[in-house]
Amino acid sequence: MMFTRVEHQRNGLDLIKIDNDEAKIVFTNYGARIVSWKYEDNNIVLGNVVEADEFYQENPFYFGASVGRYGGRIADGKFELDNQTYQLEQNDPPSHLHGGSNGIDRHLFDYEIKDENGGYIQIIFTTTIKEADDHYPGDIKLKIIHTYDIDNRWSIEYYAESDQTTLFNPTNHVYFNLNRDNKEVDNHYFTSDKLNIHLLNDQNLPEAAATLDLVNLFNKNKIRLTEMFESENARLNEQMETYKGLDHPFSIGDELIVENSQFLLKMKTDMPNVVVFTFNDTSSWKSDMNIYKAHSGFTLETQNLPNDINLFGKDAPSILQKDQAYYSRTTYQIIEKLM
Ligand code: G6D
Repeated sequence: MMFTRVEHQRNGLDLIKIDNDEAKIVFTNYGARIVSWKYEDNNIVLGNVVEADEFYQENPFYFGASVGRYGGRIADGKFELDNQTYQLEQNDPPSHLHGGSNGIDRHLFDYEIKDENGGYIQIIFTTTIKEADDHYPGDIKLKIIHTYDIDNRWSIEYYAESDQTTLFNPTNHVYFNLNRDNKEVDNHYFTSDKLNIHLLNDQNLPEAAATLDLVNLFNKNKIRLTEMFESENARLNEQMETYKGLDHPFSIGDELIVENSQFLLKMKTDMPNVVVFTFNDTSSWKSDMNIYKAHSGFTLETQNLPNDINLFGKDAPSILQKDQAYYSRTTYQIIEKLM
């Protein structure tokens, strides 16, 4: 059986709480984000339910947030589209990051709740991304549907249409930690038929063809994070030393499984890449609410390759044509291992 209830906090922030027999999951209209996901009382995502209205206004790490209109960095905040050059906010100098300071992570979305009588519950979030706010071309009408079902699968669907040809590369910035004691995630294993890591340059930007096939390098398709962090392969080691962990796009197989000794997290997506960030430096947020250590979570930001517009030009997959209907779907399912 599944049921929902809504808690109104300050600043127009609402918490939408969904319960089924094993799990409790909480979303908020502020950034159409996930706030909490408890499975058999074990919270598997980073977030703050109690002080949400204060915590998320200040949190600079995009906890659980929908991110856009463009997830990831754009080099120098600049791109060319249809023979016009655009200069965006360089909010992560010299790059533009995650749609800028007026990105959808900061939007108060409208929402409605659809309860499908026990099978699944949907929260349908809507907002408009305005050219006047982020200086990309065109206004985008955006719908994000978060669905939670009786099989403990969380699905995210994006529907969008723009009144001008523009860029659109949304993602969700949830941080997972499957450890009951919330210890660092270095003990988690990543499994997929393909695990090609895109190497980053000194501005945290992927270079198109520079990838490393980790399944081939480690001669297996199930790799512990510590094996990546401590690899003696010169190219991988240089990346881990520079970034103190992962902050990298991956090309993966049909499914990615992340697991520890108690849980399996199964992720599927129709997007070509997933950025894995292991929360490598948490020191930039000077707040009593920042209780987080490095590697206390990992993201699975499904998206097109960051900076694709400057890598592929008119062939960039994040180009959304005027009036073209955009759709993408990502699912995360939690499964408890039988001990
Ligand atoms: C840092 O480089 C990382 C990003 O990938 C991440 O999304 C952000 O922190 C929260 O800028």
